[in-house]
Formats: sequence, C-alpha cells, structure tokens
Amino acid sequence: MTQRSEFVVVANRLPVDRVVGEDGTASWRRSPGGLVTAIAPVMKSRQGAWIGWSGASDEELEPFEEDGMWLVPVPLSALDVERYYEGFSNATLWPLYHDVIAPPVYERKLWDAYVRVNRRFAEAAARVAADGAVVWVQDYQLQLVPAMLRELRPDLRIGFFLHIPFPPQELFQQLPWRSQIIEGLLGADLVGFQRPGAAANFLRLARKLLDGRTSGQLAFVGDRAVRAAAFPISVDVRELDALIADPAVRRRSEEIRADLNGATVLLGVDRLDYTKGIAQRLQAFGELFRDGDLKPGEAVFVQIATPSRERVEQYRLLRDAIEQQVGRINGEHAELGFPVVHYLHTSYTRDELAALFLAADVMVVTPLRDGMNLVAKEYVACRADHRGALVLSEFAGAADELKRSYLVNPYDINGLKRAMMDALRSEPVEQGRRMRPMRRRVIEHDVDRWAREFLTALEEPQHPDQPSAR
Ligand code: ADQ
Repeated sequence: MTQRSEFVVVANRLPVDRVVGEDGTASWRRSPGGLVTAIAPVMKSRQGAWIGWSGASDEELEPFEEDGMWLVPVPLSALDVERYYEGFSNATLWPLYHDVIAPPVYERKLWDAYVRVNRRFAEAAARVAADGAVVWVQDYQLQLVPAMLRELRPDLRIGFFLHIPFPPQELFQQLPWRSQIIEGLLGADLVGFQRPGAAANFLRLARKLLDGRTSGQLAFVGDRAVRAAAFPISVDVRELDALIADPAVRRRSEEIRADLNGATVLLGVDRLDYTKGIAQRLQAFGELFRDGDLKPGEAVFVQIATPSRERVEQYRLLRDAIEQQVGRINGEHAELGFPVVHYLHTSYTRDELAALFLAADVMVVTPLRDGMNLVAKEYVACRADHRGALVLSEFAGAADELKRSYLVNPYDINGLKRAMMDALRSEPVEQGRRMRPMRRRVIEHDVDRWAREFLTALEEPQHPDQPSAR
C-alpha cells in the first residue's frame, strides 16, 4: 500500500530498532535520541512518513505503522552496506568532514554505491510525498537526495540538515566528487548546519560552483533561491528532567559515587570514534599522576565508550590503541584497589547515563572536531543542582553556546591538564556561576525548538518572490 504524506523525513536509519523477545518474536522499539523525539510530534500531527533503512542487510520490508509513525523501509544489500555506508559515508565523508583526522578513502566504487543508494532513497521519497509536501532529509549519508528528489518532484519543499561539520574549501576540494555533492545539496530549499562557519563554508563552495550567484545566506540556482544557515541541534530537556527526578536514578548515582570510594569523578561518554579526542584526554589525565598533581584514590576517570562502526578499519585500530593506553596508564599509576581509569566499552541505558552525569564532578568532552556534541548539553541539562564542571573542546559545535565551560584546545595537552585541574579544584560557588547560565541556555534552546525553527524557516519563502509552503 502506498500512503502519501504531507511531511516526510528521509534518514539513513528508520527511527526504530528491532528487539527480539525471549520467545524469539521480533518487534520494533523507538530508537533513543533527541532527533526522533523532536520529530515524532510533527510526524503525528501531520501524518508524517519516515523513510530509512531497517539496520539489517538484504531485507525487503513492507511499509508499516509503529508508534503513530508511518515507516517506509529502504532495503540495503550487504554490498550497499559495505560500500555506501561503511565505505563512502564512514570511510570517505566522515573523516573528510572532520578535519581529515584520519585519511579519507577515495574509491570510485564507493562513490558509485553512494549515488545508487541515494537514488533509491530519493525515489522512495518521491513515491511517498503528497503534492507540495515538506520533505526533510537528514545528514551526510544522503547529500545527493535533495537534487535527485527535486528532479523527480519539483513541487516539493525540501530541507536538508547536516549533523556533522562542513569542512572549509581547502579540505573539501580534495573530494573527487566535490561538485556533485554541492549540486546535490543545492537541490534543497534550505540547507541547515550546526554552526554559522559551516554554512559559510558551504556558501563559499556554492559561489565558486555557481559563478558567484550568492548573496548573504542565499545561493541562486536557476530561478530558485537556496538558503544556508545554522540551526544548532539540542537535547530533549523534558526527558532528562524526568530522569533526574527519578529516585531510582538518584540512588544509582549515589551508588556509583560510593563504588568509586569518594574520589573526584571525571567522566567521558562517547561513541568510540577517533574524532572524540579520547586519547588526548586520557593522556592529559595520566600525566597529572606522573607529575604528582593527583594521587591514586584522589581522582578517577570513568570513560564510557559505545562500540561503533566496528567493521571499519580505523575504528578497530582506535579500539586497540585506547585499550592499550588505558592499560598503560593503570599499569603505571594505579594502586591496589585504586585504578586511575575505568574504561567501559559498552552502551548504557538513558537512566544509567543520567546517573553517571549526576555522579560526575567533571565532564570531559574533548572532540578534535564535532558537529555539535550532545553529551555536553546532556550533562549541563542534568545538573539542576548547578554543580559540576564541564571541560569542553572549542572544536565542538556546543562551544558556541556553552561559553562558561572550561574551553580547551584538545591538541594542547598542557592546556588540557590545566583545565582539568581547574575544573576538579573548582569551588561550588564557581561551579554555580558557570553552570547556571549554561543550563538556562540549553533549557531555552532544546531539541523541540530546533525542529520548530528549522521547519518554520523551511516553510517560509526563501526569498520574497517565492511562495510559502502552506
Ligand atoms: P554523535 O557523533 O553520535 O552524533 P553526540 O552528539 O555526542 O555524537 O551524540 C551521542 C549520543 O549518544 C548522545 O545522546 C549520548 O548520550 C549517546 N551516547 C554516547 N555514548 C553512549 C553510551 N556509552 N551509551 C549510551 N548512549 C551513549 C552526531 C554528530 C554530533 C551531533 C549529533 C546530533 O557527530 O556532532 O551532535 O550527531 O546532531
């Protein structure tokens, strides 16, 4: 059955995960994360459809309804997963867009798969969207979809949001398919980025490609105007408020502190990714023991690392390197009963994460490059007690808003050490002075507001001669 929708989200993944019960029957559960929560109410009020991959390869599924959302699966073969997802998305675009921290792989067969799969998503969206519908395409895996979809369905209002950074021209120009990507994005009416600098990078590249036909936030393609602007994403403050009010979460947070024997707790929570600066923060922390600034038992680092992209070579190497580093730091500095670093290579529930945020004296978020970084905002949102301190990389999008954090350049290990020491020695009054305005900022700019502002901007005319969408 084809159901046509006024509002369509196109993302690499569907907003649900498959869970298999004890009796072996499979069902779907809404994926955790702010994006789904922010978009779900819009989906329900506008009878929206969500187009995405189920997460399993070689699987043909009919569209289905789940949790009030119409879900339209796009199939990926094992080869598509290898070349489009692990390959072009995560071994080419991901490192290129994150300052080439790891060398990007440029291979023509990966690009061919990216084009093929993007077309499949665009065709699915063209089938599902009602006349004049609003379509919102998400993230770097689908940058060709806006132009492909516009060609199939010029009647649609198309928005695109990039969750990761957009690199400066000097790096982007490496990409053998750079013009095709810019052309793909220019198929949208509105292209959203996390930071104003990313929008400026994109407009500069568009200007070059379009022979200068840009003005302010607008790029002119034929008779269309495409707007590029920043819409910093945020967290689901209501969900986090409910978690920190839960007595079980508070008890768990006390338990965690008791288990760590009263040491000052520094915390890192990340996907295990080379962009997150995990090695840099561990090195800085280890050196504080070597230098005698800290003693075992006085402070402890808890590093939670969610397994991620384990079939991509760079990620396997990273895991080995981090595990060796943790072993070395504990080997050199721990004492019996007093490890210096607790490293947990696992995914946690939202309750457990909230308990950890409440237990942490210092949250250490040191990406070498990050579109936004929601962990930093989650920590701040959870600290209704206005206690705790945030050490934050200036290379995370979140640094634009969380200016009262201890801002660091994660490549500067001495600077990182100083910031960690200042944060862990900070007095409650100082903590409150910093935390209060940051928390206010996150509460006032939550993920609902992000979705509302993007969609409002998308439905407005992008320039005065253009009609609005509704
Ligand atoms: P990510 O790179 O995945 O997202 P981030 O913004 O930090 O990074 O989001 C991670 C999410 O996963 C957070 O909600 C966090 O709580 C959760 N998480 C992390 N480790 C976890 C663990 N061990 N167990 C359970 N949950 C864990 C991309 C971009 C970011 C951008 C987001 C949203 O790279 O820059 O902020 O998209 O746009």
